[in-house]
Order: sequence, then structure tokens, then C-alpha cells
Amino acid sequence: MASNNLSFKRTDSIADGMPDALRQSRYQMKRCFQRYLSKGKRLLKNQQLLEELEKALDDKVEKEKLVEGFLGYIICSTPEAVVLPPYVAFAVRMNPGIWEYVKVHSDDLSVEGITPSEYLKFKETLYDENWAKDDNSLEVDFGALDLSTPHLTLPSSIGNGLQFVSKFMSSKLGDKPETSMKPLLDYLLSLNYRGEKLMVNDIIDTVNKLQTALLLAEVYVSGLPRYTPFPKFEQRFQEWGLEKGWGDTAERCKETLNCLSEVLQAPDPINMEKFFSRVPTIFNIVVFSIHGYFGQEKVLGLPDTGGQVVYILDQVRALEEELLQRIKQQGLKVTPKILVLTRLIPDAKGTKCNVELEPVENTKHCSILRVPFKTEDGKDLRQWVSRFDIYPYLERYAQDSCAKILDILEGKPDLIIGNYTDGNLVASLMSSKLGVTQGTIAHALEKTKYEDSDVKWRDLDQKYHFSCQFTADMIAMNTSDFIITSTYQEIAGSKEKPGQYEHHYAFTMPGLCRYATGINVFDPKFNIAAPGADQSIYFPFTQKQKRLTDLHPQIEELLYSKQDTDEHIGYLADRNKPIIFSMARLDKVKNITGLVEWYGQNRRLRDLVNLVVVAGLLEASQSKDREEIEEINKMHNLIDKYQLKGQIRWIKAQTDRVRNGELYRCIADTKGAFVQPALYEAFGLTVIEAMNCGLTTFATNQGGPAEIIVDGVSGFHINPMNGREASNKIADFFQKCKEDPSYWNKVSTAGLQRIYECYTWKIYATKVLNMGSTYTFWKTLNKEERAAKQRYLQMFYNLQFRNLAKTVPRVFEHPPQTPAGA
Ligand code: UDP
Ligand code: LCN
Repeated sequence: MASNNLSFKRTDSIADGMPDALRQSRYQMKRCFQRYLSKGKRLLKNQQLLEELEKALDDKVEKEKLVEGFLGYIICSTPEAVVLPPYVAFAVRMNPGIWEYVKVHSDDLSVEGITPSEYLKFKETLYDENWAKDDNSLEVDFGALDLSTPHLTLPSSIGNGLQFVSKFMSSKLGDKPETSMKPLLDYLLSLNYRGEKLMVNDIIDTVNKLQTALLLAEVYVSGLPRYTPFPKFEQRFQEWGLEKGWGDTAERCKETLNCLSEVLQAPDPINMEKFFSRVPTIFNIVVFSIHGYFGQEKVLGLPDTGGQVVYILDQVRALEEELLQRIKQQGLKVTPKILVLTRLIPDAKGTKCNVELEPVENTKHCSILRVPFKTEDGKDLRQWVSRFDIYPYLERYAQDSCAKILDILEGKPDLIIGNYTDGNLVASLMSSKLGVTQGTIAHALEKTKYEDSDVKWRDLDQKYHFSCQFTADMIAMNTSDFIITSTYQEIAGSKEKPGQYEHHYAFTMPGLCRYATGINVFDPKFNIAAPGADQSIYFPFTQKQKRLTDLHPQIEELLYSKQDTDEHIGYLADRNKPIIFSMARLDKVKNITGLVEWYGQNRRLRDLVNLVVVAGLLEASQSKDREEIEEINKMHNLIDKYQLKGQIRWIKAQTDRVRNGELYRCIADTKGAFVQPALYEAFGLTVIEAMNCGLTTFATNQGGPAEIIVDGVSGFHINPMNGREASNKIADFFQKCKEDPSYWNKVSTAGLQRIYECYTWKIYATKVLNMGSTYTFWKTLNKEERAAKQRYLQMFYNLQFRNLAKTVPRVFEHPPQTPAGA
């Protein structure tokens, strides 16, 4: 719409630039505002704002000028506006993360900049006027407690918190080394493993002494053969005040000593980051993933149980590997431990979710620890609980799991990582109590999945308990020392669309709480660390010697047998055609039925390829999940309506990951493609699984996949809102492959390259452990302000969250609801 070559400066504030622009098009804009006001009080979304603007302009040339100019640009950049005659209040998003609020008087077109809080009050008036007008309505401003935290300023840097923190620390600590480096010395002095000192001991009590010791030690180790093991010179180190942890060999020690000397002399971000990647801070980690069925087999596809489980099992394996390597290089003999805390479900539905302690396969030091929820009278709660109804159990769960963890680890963990709202809240409670560094991960933030779920919270609360969920999310985001996200878009979206976290910047739940600042995406706590896929399972189809040929007869049956069974329906009459394949939970948002419909409607695509989908259950009578039942019925109707039998195979959810890996490869053998058609996907593990197998991938442009794939290079984006366009794009690809078979290989290879460069667990684990050690130091730098914020958060938890959690019925009093889908 609006051109990028506008004459005004983008840095000008809207409140400054808008009056002139309105004056220049006064006549048209008055008409436009009349249209905005014509239906009285209301919330206008971007599309409506633009439509009304277009309708208000009749002269074609004028229209183009205006739409291409500053006003057009502002309106294009306004996700929503509140009409409260005679005013229209605009929430303008000029760039990712950057919002400005203005109100315009529709009579004289005067413009006034307003605060987020004022804007939110405007908005609340539409839903709860008395509350909006009440001066004493609950308003929370977490930003007011972050005043001395430095913030990033460039939208392009959002998500690079770690680098920013290293840069900031370099300049801050560089001021007057003797005093400004004292916190770093204190941090080093605090390092220990079970009470045994690491890196430095109490002989070193000033920065000067530290510098001297480093110098002496470096000269000494430089004279030793490179591979001299640390114990050979440990005693000399201790005499200088240095303990173990610098390295396993003379050479490694020398590098670490030199790195710290450089930092002390004149800090620079590169040495700073390098030093923190070597400091022995993290040995024991606790990961919370509470809801759903957390297990290693037969769980995927059960209610509330999807990618989060896969992510965490792979994550802890990768963290263990990285920890072991680091501990060895640090010259320590420490055994790390990683505990995944989940709920123990006595009625485990044939899974191992009723087992208290279970080792994680292919690891030596990772276990799943299951702690039960308690009923009000202290008994173990037997049944699964939907993630939407989980809130009354969490506080007690935090206490019970804390006791178990301290017992098993024989002390505190060094890092606590939460997952999703429930895990993050419990992680916050525990990290505050124990004073341990905390990281949070969201997988999906529920607020963004449902339009206007904040202002309309009352309508949805009985079913989803968003009052609890959004409050818990706010507490966790603000308590956490760092936030791990899978993509940039998860934090700050794109030029066109706000990100999931960005949606929590300023928002309101009328009648409950107004968040004047919820979370600011320019906070340096945000970090992108994308997950990978287990490369021992998801490897390229071309690695012939590794292929699981034993499984081929089963996969052959799964794909091509002609009979319907309990496991699959439909068949593929022409097996010479490539297969387009999809696999997901049978939730609405995954849009598997959308894909079947696109395929049904596109004759050209049907002629070119077959369709295979792995999704959910095959019979509505077998499912207890409301959404899944609807989707199952829809699938059957579509297969009949478009007479797809002979071209489609619908296979029920598959829980064997190893076989699924081979299945992706067998689809690649047909020179087919993976299609991920979701209406919205937070990240999309299946996308990287398919790409790891060398299978060309088409994935939704709504959410994480848009960032994983470079469109037209390493795969393709499809727009799930435009099925015809999407199915034609897939058909064009297969047409082109027919004409030039090398094209398929080109895209497949580029997909693999993209994965190896950006989406591996090794990259992930390195980043996350660096976050652990750096933020553990970072949080010591402005202790007082943090302590004040912590107090505020504790009060908020106590006065707000606890009361909300009490309003959620406990499931043993009321039968559990089936979930609406994860
Ligand atoms: N999955 C599976 N069987 C199924 C459906 C999905 O094993 O029938 C796996 C899939 O391979 C992936 C995970 O479940 O590892 C789904 O993760 P994704 O991020 O795609 O979606 P989520 O379910 O977390 O929304
Ligand atoms: C949950 C989701 O919905 C997916 O988009 C992610 O890939 C998965 O969790 C793992 O983070």
C-alpha cells in the first residue's frame, strides 16, 4: 500500500507529523472520520480502517496520493483503533515492537499523543465503562520497575539479548576496573560445586590481586607442554588463589586465563561472551513441563501432548551433551543432572505417566520426575487435567516438587527452565524461593490464538480460564531472567504483524487488570534459540547405509495397501505419483482438513500427486476431544464430497518417532513434499523434521515456519487463508519438477543446508548454557531494583493470581472438560 519512499522522517513522532498531514487532506479525512464514527463506539481493526478510508475517497488520483502518503502509512500501520465519539484513538505500530498511541478529534482533526494506559482506558470503555472510568481500577506497570535495565532500541536486534548484555557489560565494567570489576570478582568467588570452590579462592580479594594471579598463572602454563593435565599444576594455581575450573590442560587454562585478563584490561563483548561460555556455573538443571502426558512412548497425540514433549526430550539430551563437554574442558569431575518435572497421573492410559522416576533414553544423567497433583484433602489426583483447568493445583505442586528436587539433587539446581504457562509459573515460584536463575519458554502463548481474548476474557473464562493464564504469563515473563524463543516472529512478529510476546506489551482485561506495561520486547532478556530435530532419527533420505530398510514392509503397508483398517482409510491407486504428506494433531488450527479440501478442489494437483495425511483418530466415536470430533467428521465428509478415495490415504496418529523418520524419507523417495497447512503455527517441529530428511517442504506463512523456510529457496511458504493460491503453488512446483527433475533436488539440498546452518540442537544447547552463565552474573548487577520488582511480583501473585486460581473448579468436584486443542 503505502510507499517506502515517503518524504517525512520515519523517526518523527506520529503526534507531531499527523496534524500537518490531516490538514493537507482535510476534506477527505473529515469524510473518512465521519465514516469511522458512523456506527458509534467500536473497535476497528486494520482491515476495516483501510476499507473505510478507501470508501471515503472518490477521486482516484487523490485516493492514490493519500493512501501512498503519510496518512496511508499510519493507517496501514494501525492494527486497531477505538472509536469513542468524538474521538478515534489509534494504536500505531510503526515497526516491530514500536507502538505509539494518538487520539484524533473528528471535528477539528486535532491530534494528541496519549500514553498506553490512556489508550487502554479508551478501549475498556467499549467493554466495561464503569471500570474504565474508575481511577482506582487495578493498573499494573511492570515497566516502571525496570527503569535502570538498559533496553535495546533497534527492532532488528530484538531477540539478541545475550549479545546486547555482553556489550553493555563491557562498557559498564570498563569504567574504572578496580571498582566496576568488583561484581565480576564477587561472582567468581561465589562459584562452587557442592561447597567446593571453583576458579578463585578467598586469597584473591581485590581485582588487582586477580589480575596479578592471572598473569603469573598464564606465564607459568605457557611454559608447560600443551596437553599437561590440570592436576599436575593444581597446587601452584592454589598458591596464587586459583582453583579448578580454568581448563583440563595447560593450553585450555592459558586460553581462559588470557580471556579474563583481556576482559579485566579492557572489556570487549567477544571476550566477555567467550569467558562466560567457559565459566563453570551450571551443573544441575530442572525443566518443568507439567500438563499433558509427558512420556517417551505412546503419548504423542494424547490430549495436550504434542511438540512440547518432543522438544524437551531432545533439549535435555542436547544440554547433557553440551554440559558433559564443558565440564570435561573445565577440568572438573562433576556429574551433571537434569530433571524434567512433570505431573504424575495415576490413571495413565497405558503410558508410563504413573511412574515416578524414569531415565531419559539415550542419556546418562537425565530423568523424568513425576510429582502428583493433590486434591484438597491431600490425596493424589488420579485423572488427566486439561491445561486450561490446571491452575488450582500449581502452588501445591510447586512446593511438593521443590522438596523432591532438593532431595534428589542433594541441593539447589543451578538453572530452572519452565515450559508453557503452568511450567513457567511453577518455575517462577521455585526460582524466587531458591534464588536460582530462571529461563522460560512458551511454545505457544494462548492470548494470541484467540482474537481479542484479553478484552473479551469474561466470555471465555469459564471454558479457558484466561484470567488465570494471562496473569500467570505476566508473572512468569517478568520474573524470569531470560526468555528463550524459537523465532524472531514469536517475540516481535514481522513488519505486518505483531509477535506473540509483543501482544503482551500493553493490554487490558476490563474488570480485572490493565497492563500499562506487561512485557517489553526490547528487554534484553529475550533470546532466540531455535530447536532442532533429533538427527539420529531425522536424517537425509540419501544416506542409504543408514536407512531403516527393515521398516519398509510396514511403511509399504501403511502407505499402499488397498484395504481400510483400524489404522488407515483410503488408498493410492496410482503409486507412480509423488506423495504430498502432512502429519499433525487433528486440531482446527493445524488445518489438515483445509489441506484435504484444497487438494479436493484442485484437479491439476490431484493429477500430479497423491495425498497422505497422518492425523488424529479415524472415528469420531473414539475421540473425547471436542475439536478433534468435529475435524474427524469433516475429514469423512470431504473424502466423500470430492471422491478422494484412490488418491488419499488418511492414517491415524503415529507415535513411533523412529518409524516416522523413515516415513518422511520414504515420502522423499517418491520425490514428494511435506505440507504444513496450519492456520497458525508457533514454531512447527514437523517442518524441520521433514527438512532434515531432505523432504521438500511447503509450510504456512503464519508463524514460525515463515522464518524457518526461505521462500522459493529452502522450501516454500503457503498462505493458509488462500487455499486456491496454496494448492496452485504446490501444483506449479510438481509441474516444474516434471519438466526439470533436478529442481526437486535443488530445493531439497537447500532445505538441508538451511537446517544445518540454523536449526540444530548443538547450536541451541550452546546458546542456552551461555545464557545460563551470563544471566546468572547479569542479575547480580542491579540487585536492589530486581529485589524491588520481585516484591511487587510476589504481591501480585498473592493478591491477584491466588484468588483467580481459587475460582477455577477442581476437577474432582466437576467432571473434567475435554480440551479445545493445544
Ligand atoms: N507427531 C507424531 N505423530 C503424530 C503427530 C505428530 O509423532 O501423529 C509429532 C511430530 O513428529 C512432532 C510433534 O509431534 O515431533 C508435533 O510438533 P509440532 O511442533 O509440529 O506441533 P505441536 O503438536 O507441538 O503443536
Ligand atoms: C508447540 C507448538 O504449537 C509448536 O508450534 C512448536 O513447534 C512446539 O510446541 C515445540 O516448541
